[in-house]
Amino acid sequence: MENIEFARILNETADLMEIAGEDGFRIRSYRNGAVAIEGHPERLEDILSNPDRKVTEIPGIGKGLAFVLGEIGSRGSCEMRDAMLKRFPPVALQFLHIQGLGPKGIALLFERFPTLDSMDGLEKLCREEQLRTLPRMGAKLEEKVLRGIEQYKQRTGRFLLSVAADTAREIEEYLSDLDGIDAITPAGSLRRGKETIGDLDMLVTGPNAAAVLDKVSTHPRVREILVKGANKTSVKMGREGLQVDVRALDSDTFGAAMQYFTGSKEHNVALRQRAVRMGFKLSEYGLFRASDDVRVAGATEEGIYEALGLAWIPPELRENLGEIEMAESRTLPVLVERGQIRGDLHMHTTATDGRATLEEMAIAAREQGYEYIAITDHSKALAMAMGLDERRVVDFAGTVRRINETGDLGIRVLAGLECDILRDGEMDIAWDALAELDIVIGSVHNNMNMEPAAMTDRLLKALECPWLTALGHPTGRLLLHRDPYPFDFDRVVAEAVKRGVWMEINASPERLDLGANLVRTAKAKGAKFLISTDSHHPKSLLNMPYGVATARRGGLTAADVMNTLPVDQFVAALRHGGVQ
Ligand code: DGT
Ligand code: CA
Ligand code: CA
Ligand code: ZN
Repeated sequence: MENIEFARILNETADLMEIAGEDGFRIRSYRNGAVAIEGHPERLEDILSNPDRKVTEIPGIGKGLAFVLGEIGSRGSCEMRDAMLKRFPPVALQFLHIQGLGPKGIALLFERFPTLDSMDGLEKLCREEQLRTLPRMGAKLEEKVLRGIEQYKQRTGRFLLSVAADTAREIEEYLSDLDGIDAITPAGSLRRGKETIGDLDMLVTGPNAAAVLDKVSTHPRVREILVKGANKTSVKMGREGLQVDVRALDSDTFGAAMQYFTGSKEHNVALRQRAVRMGFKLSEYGLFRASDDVRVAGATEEGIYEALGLAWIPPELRENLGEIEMAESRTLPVLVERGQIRGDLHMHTTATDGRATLEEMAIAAREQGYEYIAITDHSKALAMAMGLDERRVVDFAGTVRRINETGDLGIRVLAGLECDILRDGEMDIAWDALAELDIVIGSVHNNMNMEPAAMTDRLLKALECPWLTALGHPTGRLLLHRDPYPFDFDRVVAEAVKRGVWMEINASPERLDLGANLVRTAKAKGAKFLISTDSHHPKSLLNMPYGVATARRGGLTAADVMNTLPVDQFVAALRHGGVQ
């Protein structure tokens, strides 16, 4: 079990304790434990299985939690969680993911409707206007919960891109000691870099490919074997049950299979129609002449696209959104690549809610090969995160200037701030303090449930601040969890372009905000972009490829992405040339 799964179980237990109205101190200790485990660089499982080690060596883990973690490690649950699940039906955990319902509301529901034990049951209560019979609940909440249930149904069964990518890497590693394997490659939506993944499609080729199909089913995290056939094994992995389809292929059909199983379905349908019009048949085995079934391509993807009169199309663009036409006219954009990114401009430190110091973040960023970073801690509106006030902002800018003068870190540090955009669109920090900074990312973190017109006004107002560099995670969505707040995106982008404010593509896999479609819209309006990880931990700097994939899906080239610029040009491109 990975650390992140330990953390998830602790958080889940804390959620259940909240429904039960348990003591706040105990709940917090579970939550803090989750943060500590998730951020710990070593695998908890390795510590647990080593008799010479103690879990209490991990900072933030006391004796009580160490015992709980031992229980989770040995049987996937703990006494507290079991006790909670005896009091509430398992669906309580799902209810926690419905927007509009909090732990207190859920507790009230179970108290009032003791037979409630399913999502359908909750839906029925809303439709029959029963929720409004409870204190502080009304017709509006019923509507909201119904919408929440709808969204919940849409997103269940899908996984974050990062979860699928980690699983793909895990499987590749697990199989890597087999001989006679030429390639193990992800296809499907993972290869297209889609923000969420339904199931993971892996293709294997080589003389010994069939052996892979056996070995996959013995992976320790396999929970269920769905199919074990001659060419394909399908399994469900881990507690969350991510489905993995592994197919073994002959190397002479590998290109055709890659093309087919990469999709998207819409892209494939359009491509097959084109093949038919040109007198071919396209399948996962190759491209065949219709007249005599002679195969004309199939070993490589390039060969197939070429035979169809097309340039090879990057997987991220294969959504039938005009890419086939561009491939025909040889006008596909040269998409931005991870290797072209020279700086990461959104990250947090221990000064607010980050887990590492400025120096630690800078060193980790240097190891990523970056020339520059911006430290962008929170502003004071986020009191829980100990956000910076004006005085700390100014002090921080001075500190950064001194650090850069020494040059000791071997990377240029820009003084930044993730400044809250308040309810009325004002900046959380006075302009004269913002003026001391190189970079200001303006973000909405509170009061997200505004009417679209009010949210539009709020963002337009924020754009008036002359020190604003970029809008951070511009729609506020949390994938599989919270929808974007609605506003007039076109108007806000147009105004941002006019004022020279850039759009962030937040690379955190929980956000990927802007998403690919809005990236496309914004580019069409002339927007410029920053791709940043919003890291709260050095490890999260590794999330950059997810942001780059989103940018690529939106059709961005290096010229669209400001942090592909060398440091001097980047600083010069800042609206006020930076302060240093
Ligand atoms: P997902 O798993 O929902 O995130 O999305 P995909 O795109 O990975 O979809 P999946 O796993 O159902 O299928 C993988 C690829 O296989 C898909 O992108 C295209 C191809 N494929 C699957 N079913 C069909 C089909 O009925 N027609 C065509 N043309 N291609 C298909
Ligand atoms: Ca798939
Ligand atoms: Ca599949
Ligand atoms: Zn933020």
